[in-house]
Amino acid sequence: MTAEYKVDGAIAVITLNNPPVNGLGLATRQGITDALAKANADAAVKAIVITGAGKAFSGGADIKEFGSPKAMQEPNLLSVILAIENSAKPVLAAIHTVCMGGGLELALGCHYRIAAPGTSVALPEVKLGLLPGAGGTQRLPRALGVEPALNMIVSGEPVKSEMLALLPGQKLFDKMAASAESLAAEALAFAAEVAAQRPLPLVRNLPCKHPQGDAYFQFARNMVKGMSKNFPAPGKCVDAVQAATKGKFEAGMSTEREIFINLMWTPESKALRHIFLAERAASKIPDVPADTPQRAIDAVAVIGAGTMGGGIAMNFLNAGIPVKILEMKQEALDRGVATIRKNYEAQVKKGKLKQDKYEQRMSLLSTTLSYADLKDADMVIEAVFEEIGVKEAVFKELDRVMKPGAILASNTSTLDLNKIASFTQRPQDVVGLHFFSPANVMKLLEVVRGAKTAKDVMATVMSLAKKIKKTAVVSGVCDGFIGNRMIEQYGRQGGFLLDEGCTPAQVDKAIEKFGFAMGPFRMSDLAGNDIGWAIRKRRYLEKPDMKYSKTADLLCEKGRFGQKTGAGWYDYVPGKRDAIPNAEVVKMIEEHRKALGITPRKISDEEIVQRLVYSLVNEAAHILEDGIASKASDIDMVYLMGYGFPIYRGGPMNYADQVGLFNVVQAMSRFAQNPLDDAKFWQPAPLLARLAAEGKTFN
Ligand code: T1G
Repeated sequence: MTAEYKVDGAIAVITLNNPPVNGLGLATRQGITDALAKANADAAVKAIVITGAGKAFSGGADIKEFGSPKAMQEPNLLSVILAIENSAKPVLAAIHTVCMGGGLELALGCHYRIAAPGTSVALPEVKLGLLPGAGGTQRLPRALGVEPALNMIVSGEPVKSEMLALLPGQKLFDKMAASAESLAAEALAFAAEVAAQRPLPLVRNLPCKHPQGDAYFQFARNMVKGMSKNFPAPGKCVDAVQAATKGKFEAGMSTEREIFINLMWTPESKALRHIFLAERAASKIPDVPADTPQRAIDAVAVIGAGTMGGGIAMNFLNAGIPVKILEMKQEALDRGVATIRKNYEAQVKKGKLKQDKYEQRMSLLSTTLSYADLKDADMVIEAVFEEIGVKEAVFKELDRVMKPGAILASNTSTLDLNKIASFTQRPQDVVGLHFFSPANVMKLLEVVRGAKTAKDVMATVMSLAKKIKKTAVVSGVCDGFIGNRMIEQYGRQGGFLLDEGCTPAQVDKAIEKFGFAMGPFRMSDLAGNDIGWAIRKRRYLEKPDMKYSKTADLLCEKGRFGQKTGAGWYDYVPGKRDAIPNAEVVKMIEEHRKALGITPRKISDEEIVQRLVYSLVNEAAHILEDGIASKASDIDMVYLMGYGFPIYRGGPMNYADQVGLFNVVQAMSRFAQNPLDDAKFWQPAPLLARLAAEGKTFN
């Protein structure tokens, strides 16, 4: 039963019990209305309490039901709330821990509300590209006041119950319980107290006005427009709350309903809902049970105090885990610690970090020049120079000194993890933790599973990733894992586009208009063109027949490595990030074209975007076939969290699904006709061809 019913004296208690967060799925909604009818039919029952079992009152409508007929099937949430309001006996919501979305809307339909302190209260629908669709935009302004309600609805952020209870004139909470533990007893007492009170108070009957009226909402609309580029929902939240101030409750409800249904079908909302589930699905590994025992990680060691080592160390310090950093020379250690200190001090200066927190984190950091000092660490992460010989020396040393059961992790981004594991006697303890620079900022973490990596090591690092607030995605072992293997094809297309007639600025502008944070050339200037140059030299030695544009090599031969040399594809003024097109570079590209005998052609933005994005999709389909990634949504998470793919498009695979895989394959067959492109690459991966032919999707 997902809505349990019991009578305690003269009080009926309905307990939502739909783990993990009492999502208001169809069965739960049905359970509530059945229990309400039962309580109203039982003369011995004088009042009714609704509460939630486990770690939530309710996390809202069941997101997993969206898009299925169940979501709208009667009794839908509106009907359940109406049944509560129309109950002849008083209905109280006893709220604790989490009360969000439809859960809060359900509570707002009750006649009374008692909350435990510390409850996270929110209407987070806007984060799913929606707005509250069961009266939240009409009742919360009446219960809390227009401005605090609008702030909550537009931000979607949780507010603690005790803070809301302090708002002057608020009618959200009639009572605050002393604690979560005493909530049940206090709710029963409160129910007995109001059992005979009539008329039953209804939030819908409360007044709803704003002194500045339309002027306020115009101000709110302008504010929201600035922060919600590409997302329609926040602006619609303002419209719905404004409708609440126009008087008639029912009219406001129909405005909310119309907007809600329209938003439900927008690509932006589908993308955000996909991301919500994809982020959580990424932490699940098909063949590693959720209850796999984990190794305790109470102390971490990091090898290398460079940019990556320092950034990696900060993640663990931020999570309260002590870190010991090892370097070869004292001055390298001093430099690394100074950089960590500088990063924290910058956060303290911006008010993002309290001084005492900063000092506490620094107190968890220690350094050493000797491997012997690492023997008590539960996990070690090496972030040394990206060269297999160096990795071999480090892992042989780690194998010698680390205690049995310690996890040996490599931050390698391009080398073979299985080879690295073979340098030790304990390949089952070796795993890849590919952080993205800057490691203390980027949320993405590729967890590279070696052929012999133990399942409990995988379970441990996935759970640790959550603790250090990373979105972890499991990758198998291949050149470039998931993200960098895909970006190679994306970069190749960028080069071909230059050879065929584009300038770097034209390519960047087209894909930035599509929504990428940075186009391929600005991004390469930021990362350093010499990085790609070194990888190309190594990679194309192994694949001499691989076709690619030589323009990037010509650029590097001129020493134009990007922002770090003040010049790359673009010029840069010291201290500024603006990418200034450079005529010399354009001329270099033109001359290169001439040398190839290519007559430049005008290439549309649409073709630029399709070739860049579909090159990601096709390579991703191969990655899925090769078992390097276990699900398409994992690949979306990699590109959203690590490569600036626009959130409102939900990732390359979600975007391809929305375009239609048949259309993607059609476009690819056109690109394959282009003699200057790589016809072989544009043969659709068998998985992609099959899904397209069957009219199916990746996700
Ligand atoms: N529906 C279905 N499953 C949900 C869920 C929900 N609303 N919320 C969480 N889960 C699952 C989640 O997928 C994961 O499942 C597990 O619970 C733990 O989640 C009409 C239409 C509640 C603060 O947007 O913010 O109401 O991966 O890892 O860190 O107006 O989950 O274990 O299988 O996040 O403790 C509005 C979204 C819905 C709340 C708990 N509600 N959830 O955080 O656990 S739309 C939301 C959260 C709506 C009405 C509209 C958080 C949490 P699994 P978790 P957590």
